[in-house]
Amino acid sequence: MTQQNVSPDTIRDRFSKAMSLMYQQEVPQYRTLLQIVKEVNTLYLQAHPDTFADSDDAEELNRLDVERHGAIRLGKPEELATMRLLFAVMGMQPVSYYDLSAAGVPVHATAFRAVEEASLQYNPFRVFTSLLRLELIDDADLRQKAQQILAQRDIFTPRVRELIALNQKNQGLDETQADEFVQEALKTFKWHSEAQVDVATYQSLLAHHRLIADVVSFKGPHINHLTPRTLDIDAVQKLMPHYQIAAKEVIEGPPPRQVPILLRQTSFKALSEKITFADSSEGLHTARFGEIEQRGLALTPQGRALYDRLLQQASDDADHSQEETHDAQLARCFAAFPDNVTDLRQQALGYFRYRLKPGAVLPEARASRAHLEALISEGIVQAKPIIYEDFLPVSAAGIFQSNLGSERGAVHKGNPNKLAFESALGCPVIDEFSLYQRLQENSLTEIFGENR
Ligand code: OOG
Ligand code: NI
Repeated sequence: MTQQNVSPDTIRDRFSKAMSLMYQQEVPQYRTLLQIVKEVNTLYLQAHPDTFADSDDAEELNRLDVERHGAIRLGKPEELATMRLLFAVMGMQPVSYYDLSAAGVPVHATAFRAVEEASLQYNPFRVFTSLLRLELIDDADLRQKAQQILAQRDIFTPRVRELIALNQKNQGLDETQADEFVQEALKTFKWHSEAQVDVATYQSLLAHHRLIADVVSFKGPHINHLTPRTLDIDAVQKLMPHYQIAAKEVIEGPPPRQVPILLRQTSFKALSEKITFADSSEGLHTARFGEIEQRGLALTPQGRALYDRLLQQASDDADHSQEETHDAQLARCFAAFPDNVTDLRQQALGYFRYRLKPGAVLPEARASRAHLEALISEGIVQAKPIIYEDFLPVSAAGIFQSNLGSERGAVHKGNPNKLAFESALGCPVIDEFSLYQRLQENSLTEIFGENR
């Protein structure tokens, strides 16, 4: 008898839970962070009982409890190609291209994540996956050495490669294979305290950029952080020191607002962990950390352009004046960003999910999109922000730098190469805006049918 295939959503859910357990054991501060986030979310929901009050919000509340994102850094193109197939087993696809070279970090990246609404609702686990760009390093000897070391490693177990092939052949995995896949795939993300290089090599990589040492010195791309989602990031940031957790100085992303937009993130500083080099000497390596995030409205291209402009303005102001605090600068610049749902929607700055108010009936004479505004103002149609599922390159760079130091000199800046990334990946990345646009469209079609 042949067993039925397990759905990719189920495999992703199992994998993200197994990963969280592994990371809690590897990095105990992450476990503490999870507790703080749980506590803060509970308090927030007590104070704001309307947050998930509607019946279909129950799923969203449920979703809050499952893990959100992790990050890995890969060393060579073939690793990225196989990683794409590995994530595909769990229904995760590459969305968006992120160029970190602009901030002096020699990587480019994508986020593997679910793209369908039901899958995101089930478990939105995503992995920010970056690929080292040795071509941005100007020391030719070091570049060659790093390449040689990376050429010798295989970050995937033979069995996970077989299971990936089986998944492609049979368009899925059965129950036994799925469980084995979770265990085998996890091995790629595990921490190795034995470096694959000697101490002298490690030091020369480190001297160039801490990131290069982190990617090249080890047998695999250890998961370097996991990030739960909180409903009140300012509260978690304030609580961290009470639990002896050293928080990053500033929260990345937009300032606090009535209607949260995009993504705000902060992290705790990376741990110094004992490692053994190939020549048996011992040392400390600093790479793994914990992070939290608060997510809000997904912005349209216009909204995003406004966000980028205001963020740039705040950063320029910071370069020119030391008098104002970071928070004050951000708040002043972002005063220009509308902060109520009606303006955000009417100015098409964000994406919304529309639905008939539960129990309401659509008047037949007004069953077209032309009547949308009136229907909303009468409360017959409701508009809810679509939550941002992706990442922000400037924030990501801030997170990288907070944990790796901000050695910037040795890297060629501002040099995106999406085509090279996609050629390593083996397919184009999905445009994030098209996904949000589709969600919004689908919700309108559900109300009005094809009537425009
Ligand atoms: C990834 C940093 C980016 C985020 O949340 O923006 C990131 C890394 O440090 O490898 O995870
Ligand atoms: Ni992160």
